Amino acid sequence: MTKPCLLASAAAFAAAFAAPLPAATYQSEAVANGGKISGVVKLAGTAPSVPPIKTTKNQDYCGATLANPLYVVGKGGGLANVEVFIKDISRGKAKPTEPITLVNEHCMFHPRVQGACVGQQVKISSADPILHNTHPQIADTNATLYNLALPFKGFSVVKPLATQAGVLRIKCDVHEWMRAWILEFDHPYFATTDADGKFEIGDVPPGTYTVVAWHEVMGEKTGNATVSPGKAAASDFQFTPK
Ligand SMILES: [Cu+2]
Repeated sequence: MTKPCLLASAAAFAAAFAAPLPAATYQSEAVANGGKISGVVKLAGTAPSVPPIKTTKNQDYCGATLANPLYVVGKGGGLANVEVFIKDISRGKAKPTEPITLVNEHCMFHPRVQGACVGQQVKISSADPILHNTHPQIADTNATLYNLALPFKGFSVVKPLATQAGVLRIKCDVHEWMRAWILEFDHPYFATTDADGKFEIGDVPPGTYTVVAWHEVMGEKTGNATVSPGKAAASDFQFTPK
């Protein structure tokens, strides 16, 4: 092996292990000829039987048990609380700027699952006459964003989300059964399935995309959708309980 060749492979090695380039910044632009991606997320077969949540605190207000929202199945097997999003889209409609909302109500968080853009804020509020404590963590690292006490009914405050895309797990330190999920994206192309498992992502520039459906227990499913101007591209998903 000659010296120049050695040098060349050293350079190739260095390039391969160099720090990854920062992700391309999302660019907002008018989407005049957009289409949409819509579909249904279904659960195959019957939902696993999950026992109700047994409360351990404030039972006089919360009750002894609460319905467990892990598998919320509606019409035709449609699965609620699934976040569906386009993977790696770098330009398109403007990102939302209004804060999203997270309500502590009857000893649960509402909504259970939602999406947001990096840079959006969250309005956290309580509809309960008991103390809650909202505690968001980055799911990958368990890093705490903040611990926020919500001492009385009607209390509300606007707080930031994480500064990077990813999954936020929200806990209440007073009521350990309380859980919510916020999926943060660098772009605005995401939607949460409704009670019948339906979703719709609008103003998508024409093109072929990877579409991902995320569920808190069953993980991710990936599909493809080709969007034509003014048309709806179907993208359905099916989860099989583990
Ligand atoms: Cu609580």
